[in-house]
Amino acid sequence: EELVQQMMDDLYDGLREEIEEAVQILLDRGWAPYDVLTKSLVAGMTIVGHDFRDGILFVPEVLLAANAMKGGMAILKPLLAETGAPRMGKMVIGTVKGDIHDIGKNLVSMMMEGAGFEVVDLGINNPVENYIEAAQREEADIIGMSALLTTTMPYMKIVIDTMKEQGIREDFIILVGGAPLNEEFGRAIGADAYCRDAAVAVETAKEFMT
Ligand code: B1M
Repeated sequence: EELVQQMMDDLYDGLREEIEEAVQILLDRGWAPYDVLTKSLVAGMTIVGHDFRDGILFVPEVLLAANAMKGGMAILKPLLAETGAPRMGKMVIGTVKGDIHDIGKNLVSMMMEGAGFEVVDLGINNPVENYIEAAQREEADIIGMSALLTTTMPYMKIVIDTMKEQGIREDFIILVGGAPLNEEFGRAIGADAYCRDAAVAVETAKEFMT
């Protein structure tokens, strides 16, 4: 599809309005919101990630790309949440301390809401206390943690260890995710599950709730 190629270029160039228009066009053509999300926006951001890693793109450019992606996501959000699914449970989710990446987390929040979960989003850069206070206050079923940096993912273990020390670890299901994680890491830090992507997060959360 030509438009999808164009969208990847526009995302790369951080053109928010163009991305918003193109998302709308794909929807008008009958694309499923989830396909628009994964096949154009997420795919485009993967390319941005590669050139960021290789030193071809820099932070300001990647911020623009992220901003364009958020524009597209804002259009898709209500559509992904429109399922009228029965309430499944409650999740608090946030990106861990030291880490400001939030696109993946936002996507997980959107998909969880779409699947009928109530989601309390703690945003970025969350210390241990934020997770614990919010989970207890909200009487959440699930705590979700996101990390995109190899330097911040160990913080997830600090959160879980602190909960163990306080004797509240077993009060919550703990799901973790983010590009540098894997299943083995999830197990090693004592999470209930590692979720590769937003769809897996939804499936995993559902399994734990039934
Ligand atoms: Co940053 N960054 N970044 N960055 N950035 C990465 C992560 C990096 C891999 C790029 C690279 O080098 N190839 C690299 C990390 C290297 C490493 O640690 N191994 C990196 C770096 C180095 C940095 C800085 C240190 C750069 C610098 O300043 N020199 C800096 C750190 C800032 C900080 O956090 N303290 C930095 C900054 C930024 C921006 C601010 C410019 C911007 C973030 C904007 C924003 O989020 N609002 C940014 C971006 C955009 C990226 C890349 C390009 C894209 C991330 C993204 O949004 N992906 C990224 C490269 C990459 O990942 N390929 C990169 C799309 C998103 C949909 O995927 O987040 O993986 P993802 O989420 C997925 C799954 O992982 C999973 O589901 C999601 C949806 O399917 N998931 C969960 C995620 N969280 C979950 C939680 C769950 C479940 C599933 O809970 C239950």
